[in-house]
Amino acid sequence: MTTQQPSESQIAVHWREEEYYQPPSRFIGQANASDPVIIERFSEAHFPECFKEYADLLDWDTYWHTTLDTANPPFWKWFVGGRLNACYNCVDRHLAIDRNKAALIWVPEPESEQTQAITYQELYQRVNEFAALLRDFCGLNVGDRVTFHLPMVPELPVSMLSCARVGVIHSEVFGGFSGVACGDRIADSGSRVLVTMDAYHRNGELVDHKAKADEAVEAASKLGVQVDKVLVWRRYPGRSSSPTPMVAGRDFFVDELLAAFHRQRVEPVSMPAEAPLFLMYTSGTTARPKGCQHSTGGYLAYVTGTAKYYQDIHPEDTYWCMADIGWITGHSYIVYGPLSLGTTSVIYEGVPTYPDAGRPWRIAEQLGVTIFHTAPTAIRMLRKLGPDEPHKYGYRFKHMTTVGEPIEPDVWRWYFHTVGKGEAVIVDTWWQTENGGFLASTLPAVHPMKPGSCGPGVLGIYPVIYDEDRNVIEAGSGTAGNICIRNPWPGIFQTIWGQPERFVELYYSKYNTDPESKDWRDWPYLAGDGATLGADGYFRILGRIDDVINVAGHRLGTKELESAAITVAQVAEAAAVPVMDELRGRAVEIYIALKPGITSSKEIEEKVVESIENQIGKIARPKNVWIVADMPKTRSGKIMRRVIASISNFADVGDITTLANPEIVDDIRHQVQRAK
Ligand code: 6R9
Repeated sequence: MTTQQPSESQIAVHWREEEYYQPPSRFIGQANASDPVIIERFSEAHFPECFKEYADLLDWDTYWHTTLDTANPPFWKWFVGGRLNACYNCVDRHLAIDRNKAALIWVPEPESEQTQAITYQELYQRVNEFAALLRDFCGLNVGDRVTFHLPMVPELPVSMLSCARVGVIHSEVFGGFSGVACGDRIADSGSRVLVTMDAYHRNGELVDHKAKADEAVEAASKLGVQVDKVLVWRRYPGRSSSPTPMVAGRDFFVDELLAAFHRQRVEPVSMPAEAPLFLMYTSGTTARPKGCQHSTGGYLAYVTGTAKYYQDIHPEDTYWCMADIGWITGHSYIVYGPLSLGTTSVIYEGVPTYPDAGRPWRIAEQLGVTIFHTAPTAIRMLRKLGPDEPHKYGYRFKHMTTVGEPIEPDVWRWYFHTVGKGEAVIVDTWWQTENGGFLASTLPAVHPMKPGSCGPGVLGIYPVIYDEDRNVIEAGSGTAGNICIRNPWPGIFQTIWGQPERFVELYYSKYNTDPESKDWRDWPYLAGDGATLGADGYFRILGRIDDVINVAGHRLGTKELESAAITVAQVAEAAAVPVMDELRGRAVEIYIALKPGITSSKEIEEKVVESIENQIGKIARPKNVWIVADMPKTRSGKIMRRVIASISNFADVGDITTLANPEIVDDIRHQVQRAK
């Protein structure tokens, strides 16, 4: 690749395999899309009207008049003139036929606790009551933002759907993020209400979560945003599981407040298709996270359509996506897509490997899961800790999804043969927080699977790989380039919350040749991943080309990591780089240079780790901290992360003649490679 930035793809593994697996015939027979003619219906000749097929899966209060409005590129508008309510589509509309069917099944971590099935009727009741509370107790109105810092409990989808019911924009921050990280996102979104939980179970521990709310409120206040109310769900209603005290007048236990809203009904607010449904923050190239703003109509249509055709969800399935709802995968493919299709969606508390690596398969057997969705990092972990566990359980999957990072063919084969018992089709779905739903994948009953490649663009998505000069990289050339999407689609985010210029700059400026053009063809969307395209039309994603490190499927910005490291008083400079990691795909290593006169010590390394954990969260914990004499730098003073990453990964450092201090490279290499 010819990018200037440090690049994960430079350290990507290149697989040799060219093998195909055919979808099992048992699967094809029952699939939602088994006739290849559907591909023609979504071909470029039918763009953008093809997406009407997805929008027609929803119930609209007012039908739209314009499928796609391109008057103000790249701020695309979908289904203009249409009105609908996302909560109505995910809950109310299923009551007539399916009121007694489980909408959600929640599996608590302690195996001694009862699994809870929440029927569509019960979900309806709970979202009405909480929506009434948000409106009447918190005084929230259409367009206000609310931040959630919730773990994997049914209260999270209940809170999301309640906001959607009254037109309030939710912004869930992954529960594992630190209080400070949550506070940054509260401030950025201007939320005056924080919804959290007292405690939750993880890895055998009852974690105090309320403490993080206090840190979050304080961090937001330093940034000028005052949180008026903190709503605290209790893991065990009626008694608190957190030692952290409640702040009088600010903090409220939700179960206590709800008593006043018992059996209240709230009419779903009819929202314009273009009204924002939620924000989902993701890491970028600066320390300020990006609040990806998703729409109501376009987003819901897109996740419903892709969940139906690519995950093959039928209302009678029991569907389990193991992701955390705090990530986009959970929003789209645990909550909105599956519930819009009226299926049963399983959520679980804890981790896949506690109390042992048989837990996912036990849950699958007990609940009769038919569709299973997880990430390569979980698959690697489960294979390592329990390679034969799946055989011990009598579940039967028809379909499995993988998402979040490239999956090595070897890991794919274990997923197929051992987890799927050779009977389930696999889709490797490539997409991003910004995209709302899948961008590239095989259509499960139509295309053969190829381990390590995600597949062609999904229905209505026309990807292309460009080199740095906007030349199209041809299929089968074996050359890597920047994968882009040539066309708009309904699930694409509307903007970065509060930063429209950054939205245009980061995603649409690189390959736009005419900023005045109103033609969507002139505005390719830059995904930020390196990729190759096989002669068979299948894409293979190599990894990020920007300053983002993908750890266990989670995007961490190098700038965020470095900013956290340099808050340690002794640190002068920091560089975060990705290293190959057997289980998590990538891990983070931090290089630091100290201020003059300070000597290196274990204590400084520990402080750096601690600071990163406090400011971002435990998932960002570096694998190693290296204190080095100096950073390799360009003559203009830029730290050469690419060179450092090569050293960390025992790779060729490439051309270093343009460095201001080339001699430092050998010093660092000796120090680091000897220690590893
Ligand atoms: C959905 C999600 C997005 C980044 C993306 C890419 C990587 C996602 C992938 C994949 C290879 C796949 N990625 N799916 N790489 N194969 N099937 O993961 O969103 O958290 O925003 O991450 O993840 O690098 O750019 P998000």
